This record gives sequence, structure tokens and C-alpha cells, in this order.
Amino acid sequence: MFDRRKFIKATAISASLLVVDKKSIASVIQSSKVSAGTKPIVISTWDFGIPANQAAWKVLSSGGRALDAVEAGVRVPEADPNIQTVGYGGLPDRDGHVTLDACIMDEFGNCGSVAGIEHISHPISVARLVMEKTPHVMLVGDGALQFALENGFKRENLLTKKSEADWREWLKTAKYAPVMNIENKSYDKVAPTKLPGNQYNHDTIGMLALDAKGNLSGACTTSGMAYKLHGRVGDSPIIGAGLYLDNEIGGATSTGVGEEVIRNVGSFLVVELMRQGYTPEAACKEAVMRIIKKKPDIAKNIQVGFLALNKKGEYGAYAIQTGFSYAVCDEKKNDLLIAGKSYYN
Ligand code: SD4
Repeated sequence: MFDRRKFIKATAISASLLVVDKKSIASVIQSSKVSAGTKPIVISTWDFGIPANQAAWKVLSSGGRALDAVEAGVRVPEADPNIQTVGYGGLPDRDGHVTLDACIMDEFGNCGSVAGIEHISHPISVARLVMEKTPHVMLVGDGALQFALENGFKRENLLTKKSEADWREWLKTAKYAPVMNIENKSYDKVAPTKLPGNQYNHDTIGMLALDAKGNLSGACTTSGMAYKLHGRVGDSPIIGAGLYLDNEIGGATSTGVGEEVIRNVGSFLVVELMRQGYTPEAACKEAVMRIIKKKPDIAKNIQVGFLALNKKGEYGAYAIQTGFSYAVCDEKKNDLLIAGKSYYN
């Protein structure tokens, strides 16, 4: 296990979001911090991005393709039963089904996705197969499972004893009340009263990589919001919402309450803002601000974070609430950073 504190090397304190409202695009761009550009580089959401980036780096550092790097990277949390928000061991929906969402996108604009897939521990690899072996972009539910089984994936029980116990505890109240930033213990201070059944229950891995040839790819995978309605699909498998990239510009991915990301086509928006000249951080901040402006009452109590990487290898992040961690790995480092101080805290 890595020591989280050791990796928190920098805190990008951003100008108040109110500035975004009042000033011109040019001043927003100026006010945001810009990381040094480098390649190859891989970035990913939350603390589990550190071991995920390590796996991706093995591919990138030997001259491999960004697409192979992001797939290898996100397979790490997918396989880890202790991560209850991604892949095997993910918390189930309210009926006890572990249903997974994932998508992947390459430098040519190809993409593949699965939503609500059960019994398969590596949905990202199924998504890649959808992209490479079918004329489609997205397969859902039973159809996605059938496709995976027909292509040699093993059927597994993804519900671990721990996640089942948490779900049974949750059933006692059956109150859907997602709590954000599960890894950021300082957030406990402002989190709602602890609820039964592990309500610290959402954190998706989104990963973006730029390889030595200067090509971008991205991946996003999650078990979604714990105790969601059976059949609910979040932003993570939706191209443009949970993940988007344009190899000429950059890429973006999201984490948090997916409904708000879908409503704002969040990752597409971040990439289009970078096309207009926004830095990665300023683009993430503007996308967050759109959510806050539309629904301030909802936004106050939820987390949504965006992470972005541009074609030069510059990166940035921003989230509604303080406490969004992300991992950055290049030739010199594999650091955990915290996105800038937010509008609310
Ligand atoms: C969803 N965005 O299903 C995912 C959940 C999650 O960090 O991220 N969280 O809405």
C-alpha cells in the first residue's frame, strides 16, 4: 500500500469560481495554473490512480500505445476487491446486483462502451472489444454479458462478502444518499451523519494517457452509484459525459454524481473549452461551474470532478467540492495531487 500523505505533493489553489462568472475567457485562462507539458504521461482519478498509473506507465515507458496503457491501468482497480466502487467487489444496486459501466476511446476517435454489465470483472476490456470487433459503440445489460461470454470472458460472482454485508446493512434503511470523496478523510468533518451500509460509495477511475508518439487515449470504469435503481446507468460509459477526447486537442474524464455530468455533457464540454484555449484546469473549472449555476441547491451536496490532459501533456482538474484527488505519472514522478479549493469549501 502506498502512503497517501507522502504523495500529496501539491495543492493547486485556484481563484474563486466567482471569477469565472465575471471575467472574460482570457482572464479565466490566465488565472488558472498550468502544469508543465510532458510526454509520455498518464493521469487518473482518486488515490487508486497511483497503482493504476504504475501499470499504465509500464506500457508507456516502453514506447507502448496510450490505448494499451489506459486499459492496463484501469484493470488494476477493477481487479481489487477492496475498492468497492470499481469492478470486482463493487457495491451492488438496491436489488443486490453488481452492475458495471465502462468506456474507452482511442486516438482515432474510435470508442467502445458497456453499461449495466454483470458478472464480468473487467468491463473495460469488454468495452475495448466492442470498439474493435463490432460495428457498434455501446452494449448494455444482458447483451453486453452475452457478447463478453461469447468472446471468452469468464463469468464470475462480483459480489464480495464485504459488499454483500454492506448492502444488507443498507437495506435496513434503504435510503439512497450518496456520500462523496470516500478517500478524503478530512471530508468526514462535513459529511452528513454516517448512514448504515457504507454510504461512502462512489469513486470512478477515469484515466487519460499521452504516449511517446503524442497520441491520446482514455478509459473510464465504475460500479456506479451504490444502491442505485436496477438498470440505472451513470455518466461513466457515455462517450462525451464520462470520457471524451480529441487527439488534436486533449481529453477529459469525470467522477462523481453521473446524472449531473450527463446533463451537461461534461467531458465533451471540457475538451471543447480546451479547443477554445482554456487550460485543462480552467476548462474543468468552467464545466463544474455550469453544473453549479444550473442547480446550485443540488450541487451544494454532491461531488462532481473533472480531470483533463491536453495534447502538450499539460493537465488539470477541478471539482465541486474540495478533496478531489488525482494521480499524475510521468518519467519523473507518480504523485497524488488535490484539485483546487472549491466554491463551497
Ligand atoms: C456514476 N460517475 O455512476 C459514476 C460514479 C462515480 O465517482 O463516480 N463516481 O455516476
